[in-house]
Amino acid sequence: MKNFLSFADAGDYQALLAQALEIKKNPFGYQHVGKNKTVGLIFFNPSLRTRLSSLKAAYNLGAQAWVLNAGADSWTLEMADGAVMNGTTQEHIKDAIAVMSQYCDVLGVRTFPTLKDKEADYSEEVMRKILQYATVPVISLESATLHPLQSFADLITVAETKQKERVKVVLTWAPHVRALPQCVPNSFCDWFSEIDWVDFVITHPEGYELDPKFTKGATIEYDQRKALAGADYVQAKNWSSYHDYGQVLSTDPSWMLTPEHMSLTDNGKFIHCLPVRRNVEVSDAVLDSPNSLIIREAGNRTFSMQTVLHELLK
Ligand code: SN0
Repeated sequence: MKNFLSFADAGDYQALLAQALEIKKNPFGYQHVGKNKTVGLIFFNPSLRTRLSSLKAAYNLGAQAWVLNAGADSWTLEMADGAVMNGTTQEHIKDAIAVMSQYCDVLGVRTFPTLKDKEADYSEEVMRKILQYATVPVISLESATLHPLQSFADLITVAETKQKERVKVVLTWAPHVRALPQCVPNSFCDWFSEIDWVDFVITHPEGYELDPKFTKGATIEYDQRKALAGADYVQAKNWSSYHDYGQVLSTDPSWMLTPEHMSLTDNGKFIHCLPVRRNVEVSDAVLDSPNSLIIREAGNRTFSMQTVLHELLK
């Protein structure tokens, strides 16, 4: 592994998953790997789980870690190549990333999409610049189009709780009050459509089709109730439209996941990356039910990050 930006960087996912389950069993057993190493974390956007689980993962591994909230804590960064910096930006990303590489052995970066400029977002303009200027391995802490540490944590969660050889996993769109990125669903598709013991189904209202680059091989069922039938795992998530880029096309409350929806599943377990808008995306009764794995799933963020750090630092 050179960087960790998408499912492709996981390489042999079965081996990486097995490593994660080993690390979870013995979280402090790999401190020789992190000794005298420093993990740098840069956030261009808010974070709760990613920030804290990344610090915890570094500490478990015996490494040190620092966090920079770009924009808030540092100089205002210029992104454009060749810019004449006589305006409000104070430091070029080129210099900032090269300098930060001096202070760490691996660099985690969170960038979000603009949801306005599809071309810039889907070409991962900001992440590509960071890769160009970093001299240490880079981990995506959520980019413009993907959130691989979340999907890896979801995979760990499903793998360690599944009670059947093959499982049906459903990704369902859910309503929200804002336009959200497609990162989490794109990434979930990127990972789960490749897992050979998963039957993967996506359901959403028409117009919410994701980039086919990520949904290849998955079944798309527009009837949410049909999709949920017999599911072993249900992941609910809102996203804005990919085709009508960044737009909210529906707020239909009938898509909010309730116990009535879950009754169509095969005693299905519920997962969500969090944060969740309670009683908008998903009802309290689903989130707080014994079949809800949301807290375990958030806990597994430590182990997805620790496994990736272990791979990059070993
Ligand atoms: C982010 C998203 O990509 O959907 C982060 C998920 C890990 N979620 C939000 O931005 C939710 C913000 C809100 O207003 O509820």
